[in-house]
Amino acid sequence: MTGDKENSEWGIETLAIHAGQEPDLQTGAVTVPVYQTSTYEQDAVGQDRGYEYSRTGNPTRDALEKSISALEGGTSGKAFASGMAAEDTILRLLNPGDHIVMGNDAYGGTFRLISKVLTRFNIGWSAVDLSNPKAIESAITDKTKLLWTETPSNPLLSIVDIEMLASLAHDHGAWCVVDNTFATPYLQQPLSLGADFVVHSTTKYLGGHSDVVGGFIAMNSADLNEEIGFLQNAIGAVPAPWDCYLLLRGIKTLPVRMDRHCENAEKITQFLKVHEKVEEVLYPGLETHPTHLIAEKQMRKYGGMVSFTVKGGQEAAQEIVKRTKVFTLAESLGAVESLIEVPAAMTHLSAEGSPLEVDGSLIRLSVGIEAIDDLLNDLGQALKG
Ligand code: P1T
Repeated sequence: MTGDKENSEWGIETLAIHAGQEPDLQTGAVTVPVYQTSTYEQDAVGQDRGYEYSRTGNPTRDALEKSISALEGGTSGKAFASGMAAEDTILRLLNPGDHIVMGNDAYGGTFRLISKVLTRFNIGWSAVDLSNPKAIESAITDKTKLLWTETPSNPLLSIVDIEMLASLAHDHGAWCVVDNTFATPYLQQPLSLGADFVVHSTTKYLGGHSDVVGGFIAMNSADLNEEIGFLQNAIGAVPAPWDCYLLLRGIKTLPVRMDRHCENAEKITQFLKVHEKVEEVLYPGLETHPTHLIAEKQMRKYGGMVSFTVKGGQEAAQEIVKRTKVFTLAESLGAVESLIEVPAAMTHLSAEGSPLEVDGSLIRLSVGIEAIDDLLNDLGQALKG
């Protein structure tokens, strides 16, 4: 295989292994080398060999940018030092006076950035139920520049119809941003449904091993890519070469990991659904989920995240998460090991008192790829007390 092999016809499992990850042209190294360098020799002033400084460009980062863009079906993409850095970079396309419409269910850090940082620059926001087109229409003003969604959302796993949201955005001259962290490009490709930007916390399923923090923006437009590339270099929140390498390594197994995450999550929802201590299970794969049909339309499978409320409120939830042994009590998600947390007191604490406040009795599971019986037994003993 050589550098520019035509790959537009490949399946996503092949792209995950080969897109951007061709053998090194100079040495034949099968794995993308870690170019751990900050700068590059120039042959004469202004005559470089494609790279001049690693904030501006680095070959390991280039490989990662090609890889994730190809998985998302995009024409280009840019990598960042964290999911929040990627989000911040998109938000810097806005000007004072502009306005954002976001979901009333989103990662607490996204809400914190929009409601506590962007407002300092006179950028307004409204948080609405994005499954309701009328609510979206009434929140849109002539200043609205972005419609921002996570689908499935964090932590309620609500599903937003991406085609509907993108077409509403475009009708009003706004961009549609989809945070695809929970679904990953293996389960859902928002650009093909009309989104302008796909944003990722690559810390999660793309990395897949809880050993790297990163972010990504994928796009289908050369103009937007140029603007985001300009901001990436101007702001400088870029990932280190080693982190790019770890992500490239993780991405190779994304499809097989996702299949097992989904399979385990589906079995866990069946177990929780009939458990006497459980009030409600939130999982887009359940037919009783209010937006199950939209998930069926736009997703391949339903993902590895499961949320549920328990009888006994916040106190009961906090006791249960202390008792698990295979599920680790921790923030974050999307890696091979199973994690458990209470969003109201952990990942979504910053949304307290806001329209995004989360019920204290809600427990969120990031279902890993361990043996399903061990996961079920662990949850069983933790719920029993
Ligand atoms: O943590 P960072 O890589 O900066 O990504 C932020 C982020 C963006 N979008 C979504 C949907 C996310 O879930 C996150 C990070 N979330 C957690 C750390 C969490 O435990 O929910």
